[in-house]
Amino acid sequence: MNAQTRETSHYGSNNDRRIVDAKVIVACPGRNFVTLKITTRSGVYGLGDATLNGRELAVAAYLQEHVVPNLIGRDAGRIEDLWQFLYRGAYWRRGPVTMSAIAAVDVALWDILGKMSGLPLYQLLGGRSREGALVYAHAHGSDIAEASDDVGRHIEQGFLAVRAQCGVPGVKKAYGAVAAGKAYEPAESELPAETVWNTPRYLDVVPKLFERLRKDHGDDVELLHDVHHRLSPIEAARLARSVEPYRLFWLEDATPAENQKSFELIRQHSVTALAVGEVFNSIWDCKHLIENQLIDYIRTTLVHGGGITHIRRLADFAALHQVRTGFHGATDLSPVTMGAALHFDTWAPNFGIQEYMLHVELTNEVFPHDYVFRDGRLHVGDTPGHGVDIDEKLAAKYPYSPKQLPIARLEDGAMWDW
Ligand code: GCO
Ligand code: MG
Repeated sequence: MNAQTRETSHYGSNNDRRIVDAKVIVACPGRNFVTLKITTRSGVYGLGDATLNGRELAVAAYLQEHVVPNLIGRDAGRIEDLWQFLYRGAYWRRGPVTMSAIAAVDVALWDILGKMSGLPLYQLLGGRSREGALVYAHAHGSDIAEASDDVGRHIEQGFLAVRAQCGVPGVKKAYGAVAAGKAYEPAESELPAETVWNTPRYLDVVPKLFERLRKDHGDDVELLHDVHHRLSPIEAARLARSVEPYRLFWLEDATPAENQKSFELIRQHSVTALAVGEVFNSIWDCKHLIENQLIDYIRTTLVHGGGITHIRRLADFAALHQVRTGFHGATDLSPVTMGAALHFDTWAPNFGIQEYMLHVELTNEVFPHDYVFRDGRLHVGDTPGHGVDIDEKLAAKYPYSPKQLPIARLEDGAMWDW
């Protein structure tokens, strides 16, 4: 018996909150998802997402082998203490695997707290700051005309913000630039497909794409673009400057950000708003970027950044520097993350926008949820907790299926960022 279980056993009411089970559920209803289900003695359970695309089983094993044995018997109400225990107690800090595992526990515990108190998660965080969360959809096409048509389709569907990607002439296949109507993220093969990248051609086509989009769709729609880490800092600066006339809502992942100072160069040359951080997992990955106001939006979301407990800290720090949130919301994050993120978005005073890449129907069936899209925004319901459940029986029909996104090389064969 450790100190905590001894102590909690003195509190009768905490007995109901004692964790009696923690189950790691791995399933592939359209995409691979890792879900943690924590159950308390009272029978109330909470769900957390632990999906790390392409490395799913590493997090599942981390949870199963190293986290779950530590959860049994603990008080599910000690959310902060459990976070600190899992972070500090592991000795090895940060990293996507560790932080995704911690996030799953943390989000599940907030879900339990909501269910036990009868309150939706946004209320626990401090209540509504807004009625709905502005979202952006994904539009793409194999060329500029096709991408523009796809942007038009999304505007007709009611989206107020659209991210646009298009094929690069001479580049046969590039991640993110598929024909309109096809899945944006082709996680098709067990081992990653290899594509060939060409930066000069890309730098040439992007300003033309946005010039056309403004011509076709006017100035009201918010337009975004994801560079997907493919440029050097000076190339990123050039691109950011060249799209200035088209007033992007943001330019995302313009250059890799392990070296946070790289963004100083982009800032020196351009007033295009910048977003970064979907691959970050800690406040320490963006501390320099934020305190020097080198970015406008931080994309690190709950599942990869240690859950609500850590991302709340990050968002508050960002608010001090007028940096807003713009959470990652691709289809390889489960609806559990989407639901929890939307509650966060509903509360966060410095919310900016939420990525919304629609899950396929099967994913939605396995993860029933109460958030709905209306008038360009996603609205959370008032179900206690984060409002997302799992149909375990249905999930069991779709076992894990290893799938990778494509990677990129340059024309001379050298490995590149994708
Ligand atoms: C985005 C992305 C994603 C990622 C994917 C990686 O902006 O939504 O860049 O599509 O590539 O989530 O697993
Ligand atoms: Mg991205």
